[in-house]
Amino acid sequence: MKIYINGKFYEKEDAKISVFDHGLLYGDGVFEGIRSYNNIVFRLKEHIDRLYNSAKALMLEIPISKTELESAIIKTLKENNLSDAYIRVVITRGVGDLGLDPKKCSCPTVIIIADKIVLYPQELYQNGMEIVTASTRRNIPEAINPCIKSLNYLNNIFAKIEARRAGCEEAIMLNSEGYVTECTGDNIFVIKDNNLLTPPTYIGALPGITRDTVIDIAKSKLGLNVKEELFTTYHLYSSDECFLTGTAAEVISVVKVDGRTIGDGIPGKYTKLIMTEFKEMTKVLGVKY
Ligand code: PXG
Repeated sequence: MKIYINGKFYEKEDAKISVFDHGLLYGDGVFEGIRSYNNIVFRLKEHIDRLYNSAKALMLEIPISKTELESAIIKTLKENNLSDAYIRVVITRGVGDLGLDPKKCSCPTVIIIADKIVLYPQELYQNGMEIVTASTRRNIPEAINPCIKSLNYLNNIFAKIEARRAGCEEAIMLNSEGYVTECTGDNIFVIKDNNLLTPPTYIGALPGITRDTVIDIAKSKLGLNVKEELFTTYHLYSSDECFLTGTAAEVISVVKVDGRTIGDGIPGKYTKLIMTEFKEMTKVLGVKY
């Protein structure tokens, strides 16, 4: 495995960064999780845009241009001979001293790791998954905006621990007012009649690239009425269908929430159509290499 750090490739054992890097000391940095399918990096430009937007929110200046980063990602994939991959891009504040001050960090660290993807068990895609609501509330946007894909994922990790303790893979996170925001590493959707609902990102959710793709599919291919609006767990429990979206998970059906069966307890008809259409999108949307 060859790992990219600041323009050079290192073997896995030698791919190391300083203990004074503020990415480690303070979670001060941003990242992206990207996938490639059959030598196409899925929606690479959108991922790069989101990364630069996250960095901008942190006043973290990425030391290379978007075009240079795109080339570095492709080079990393080629270097590792991967046609289907999970790509992790990490930008940290860089090496500083033991104080918080980002001004002391002169050069951000750019890391690109390309690896094989680890997926949820196939059984979950066929039969749907069970999830629970976490007691941990999503970070309030006024403190750490969940639109920023920062290296500080403790909020999500708290909820992930709750999910695993409940024997589930994912947990729903509510915002401080009790509205559904997203899951720990996936966006959430519900379907009721002809309506597809997902929370607006400003209430505390990442603007997911998969989410965006699914919204397009639902509007253009399925004629669903897509609404980005607030809803509560009640609306989840009483929905016809529910599913999650994310780079790793793609589109996965949810059939049980907090012990309540959703719809008929099997992946719904629209969810299955969206899963199929999403697969098609991965064959065409992106950057070839
Ligand atoms: N919400 C959050 C909080 C995420 O971290 C998504 C939604 C989905 O966004 P995309 O753009 O991927 O459709 C994410 C991204 C993991 C893992 O190991 C998952 C993500 C990021 C990093 C790791 O499960 N999901």
